[in-house]
Amino acid sequence: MPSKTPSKTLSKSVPSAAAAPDPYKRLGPARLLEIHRLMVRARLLEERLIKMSKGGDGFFWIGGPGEEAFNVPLGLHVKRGAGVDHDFLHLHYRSSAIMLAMGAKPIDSIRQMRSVATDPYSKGRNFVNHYAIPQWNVAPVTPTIETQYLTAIGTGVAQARAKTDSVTIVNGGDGGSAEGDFHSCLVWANRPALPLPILIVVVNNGWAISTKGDTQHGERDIADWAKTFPDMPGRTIDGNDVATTWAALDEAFDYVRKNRRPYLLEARCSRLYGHSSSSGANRLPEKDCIALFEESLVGRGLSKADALKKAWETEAAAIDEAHQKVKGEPFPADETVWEDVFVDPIPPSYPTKGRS
Ligand SMILES: Cc1ncc(C[n+]2csc(CCOP(=O)(O)OP(=O)(O)O)c2C)c(N)n1
Ligand SMILES: [Mg+2]
Repeated sequence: MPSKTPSKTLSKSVPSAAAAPDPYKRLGPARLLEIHRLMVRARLLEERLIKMSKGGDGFFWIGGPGEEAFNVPLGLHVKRGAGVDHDFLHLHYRSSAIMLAMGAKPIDSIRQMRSVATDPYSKGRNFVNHYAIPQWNVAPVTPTIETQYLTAIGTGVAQARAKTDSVTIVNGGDGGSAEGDFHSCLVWANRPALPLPILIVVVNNGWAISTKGDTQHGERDIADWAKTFPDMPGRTIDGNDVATTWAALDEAFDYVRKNRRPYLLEARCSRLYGHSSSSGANRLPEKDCIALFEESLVGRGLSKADALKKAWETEAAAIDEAHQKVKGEPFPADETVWEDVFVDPIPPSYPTKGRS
């Protein structure tokens, strides 16, 4: 049986982290520097992937520069592993910083960008930032937007039935939230017969390719959809501020883990290099969450500018080295083209009789 419906006032009564005294100091220097290092790693990786796409060392780029202040804290909140007792992730193509915070290696994204056979996510066959990691419950990222909100229902049902504190996490964009898949997820997650432990995330960057969000959305905030379901908290946050995102994710994960019910979280983030390589992937004058974070750290005396600069240098050298290594790796052999396309052998459970 689902647990008793908790009060929805929870999210509204929690003050925003930015308003609390010294939210950065509360996180502590070790955690702050870990977050900073991962944000820098994610940004430099994405910038390298963009450079590769422009230099003919890969075919197409899409990714998440500008979302690091939300995605790194999200990745650090995940209970990573395989099976129903660990968190499941149904992500979209801007989730590199989540993956790096969970422990993924930049070299593997570089491999997928160059479409080499050593790419562990798709053996060189899918777009970059299209992860699939069964050992970590990371469901395959799809180029079709929003379908992940449907697959999330499946793992949500499995986790609602199991005795576990693990949760399902699904993210996608503001544009995709206009599609039916997003609304199916809200409906299924809120069924009184079996509420689902899903953290439903929308990253609102204000754009769907070249269509501006405010020309399409009649609702004020996307999180306002939570008002349709009186028992589901909904919250919109500044996704560019690390202290705000950390506190909001603490609250949301805690709520879903304990209550086994959904939570809708909308994070407003920047889209620093436009939609994809198809729109040029040039730097845009939007808020830069890493620059803002560094100002906060140095301004509060939590780090020195030199130490932060060193993190950029160390991470850049590691990415250079990884890229050089990948340049020596083979492309998929022609004869492997049908591998992993069809299930082989067909599992015994598959009905073969009575069909042609
Ligand atoms: C089902 C489907 N419809 C349309 C597209 C084309 N398309 C690719 S990305 C995109 C915009 C998505 O915008 P949003 O959901 O806000 O995500 P963002 O790219 O801004 O992170 C669209 C319409 C697609 N890939 N799949
Ligand atoms: Mg968008």
